Amino acid sequence: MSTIASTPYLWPFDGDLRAENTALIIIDMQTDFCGVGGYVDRMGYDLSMTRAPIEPIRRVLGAFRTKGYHVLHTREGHRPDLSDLPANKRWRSRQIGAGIGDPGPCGKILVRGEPGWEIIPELAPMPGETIIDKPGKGSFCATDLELILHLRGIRNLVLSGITTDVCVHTTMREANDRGFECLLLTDCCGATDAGNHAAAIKMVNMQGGVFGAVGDSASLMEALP
Ligand code: C5J
Repeated sequence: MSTIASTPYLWPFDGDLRAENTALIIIDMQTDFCGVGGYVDRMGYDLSMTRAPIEPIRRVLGAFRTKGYHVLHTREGHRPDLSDLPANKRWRSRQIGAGIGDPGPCGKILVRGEPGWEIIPELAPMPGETIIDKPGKGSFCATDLELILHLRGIRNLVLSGITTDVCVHTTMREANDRGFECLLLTDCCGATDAGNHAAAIKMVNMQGGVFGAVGDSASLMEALP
């Protein structure tokens, strides 16, 4: 039996933490969300906030790979013909000057196959690691993530990536409702706003861990069996 020092409870709840049943999920560490000229940059947000988790994630990723744990990556993006891009999502992005599907310095914004949509080189997936392409914020909506997790016998999910309050939180909520046991790593996530990052973490801690638990990379690596 092993647990990670986390709040508001030691994770996982039942101490069943093994390489076979546990996965690291790295959400949307793409140039569009943390690189110069990408979507978040075009919206005018401070890139240092979405780049902050790169090094902590790299360390956790190294530990998971070395110890033989499952690793999955996600990418938010749309088909080149934009047939999976809701009109309101496109309209809203244009309101803030970063139209999804429109050309930018890193190619068409948030479009599959474009340079900005690629996962950053520091966290590039290795052969054999699953990549989930998703058109929305949550990683379970319109993807085969749930099926893959079930087929591999994965029950525990360690969540990392960007942004804390949007794609990471949506994925955590979706996973929690599906019965997965979730741990959010605070230093392995980042938002476009410090207050939103803090609020997203606080929300998880409510109600005895309403969506799971919250920890950090140091506590995880210290106790990972
Ligand atoms: C956003 C994401 N914020 N990966 N996407 O649009 O959080």
